[in-house]
Amino acid sequence: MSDMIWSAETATAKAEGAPLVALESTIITHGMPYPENLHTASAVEDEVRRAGAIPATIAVLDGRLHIGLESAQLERLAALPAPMKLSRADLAVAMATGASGGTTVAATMIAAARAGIDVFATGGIGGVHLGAEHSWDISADLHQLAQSRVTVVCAGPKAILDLPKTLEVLETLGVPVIAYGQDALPAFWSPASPFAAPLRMDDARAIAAAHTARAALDLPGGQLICNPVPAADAIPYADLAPLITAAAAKAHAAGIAAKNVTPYLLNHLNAATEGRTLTANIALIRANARLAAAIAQALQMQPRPRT
Ligand code: PSU
Ligand code: MN
Repeated sequence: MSDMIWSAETATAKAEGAPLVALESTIITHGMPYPENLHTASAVEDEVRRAGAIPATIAVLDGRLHIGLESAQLERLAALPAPMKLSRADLAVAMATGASGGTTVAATMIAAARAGIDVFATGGIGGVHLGAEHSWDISADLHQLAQSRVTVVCAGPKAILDLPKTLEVLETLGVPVIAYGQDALPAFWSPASPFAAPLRMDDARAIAAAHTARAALDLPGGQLICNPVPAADAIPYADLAPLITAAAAKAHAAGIAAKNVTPYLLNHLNAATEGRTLTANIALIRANARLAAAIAQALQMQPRPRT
C-alpha cells in the first residue's frame, strides 16, 4: 500500500507469505534510555527471527509509515533528539507534517492491521492510570484493542496502572484478556498481580485458533495475551507496589499529565529500583517476541477463512 514503506526483509516475507510479527517503537523512543533502547530493539527483532518469524518494527520517519526498519533507520529512530510519541490521535498528523516518532500500542495496531499483520509483540500496554477518577487518564491502547483485529502479546498492563480499573474497561470494550499459562494477571515487571485474569490459555495454537474464530465471527478488535515476565528477571509485585504509589504521587505533584505520564513513571521506577525494572523490561519484551512468533507461525499453519 502506498502509504506504507516495507523494508527489504518484511517485503520479502509478505510476498512469500511468511509469518510476520509487528513490534512497536514507543518503547524505543520513549520507553528506554539510549543505547539500551537500540540494543533491545535489535535483540527483540532477533528473538522473532530465531523463533521462526519475521519482525516488522513499525515507526514513522519523516512522515513515512514504516512496516519494518532497515538497520540504519532503527539506529536513527533510537537516537532521535525529540521524537514524537505517536498514538491513535497523532499518527495521521505526523504523516502529514513529515514528523518522526515511535508508535504506541494503539498506533502500531492500526498500522499492523492495515499491513495485514495479525500478531504484535510489545512490553506492556497502556491502560487506566492510578487516580484516573480525577485525571481521566485512560490510554487510547484500550480503545484500539477493541477495534483492530490484531493479537497483542504483552506482559500485562504496565504495573504503574490501576489494574482492576484497566480490566473493567477492557471487559466493557469486549477485549479478551488472556493470561498465558497461569491464572493470575501478570503485571509487567512482576509475573503475577493479586488479580485473576478473566481468561487463560496455555498454548500458541489455541491462541491462533481463537484469533481466527474472532475473524470468522466478524468481531472487530484484538486479543490481549498477557505473558508473565521470565522468573530470572522478575520483580515481586509486593516489592514494587509501594514504589509505584510513591512515583504516581510524585508525578501528580509535579503536574505531569497526558502523554508524559507513562515515560515519567517508567524513568522514575528505573531509578528507584537501580535499573531492575529496565532489566525486567528487556527480558519480558524478548519473551513476548518469542511467544508472538509462535502464535504467528501457528496462524500460518491454519486454513484461513478470511472475512
Ligand atoms: N511499554 C514499555 N514502554 C513504553 C510503552 C509500553 O515498556 O514506553 C508505551 C507503549 O507504546 C504504550 C504506551 O502503548 O507506552 C502507552 O502510553 P499512554 O499510557 O500514554 O497511552
Ligand atoms: Mn494517558
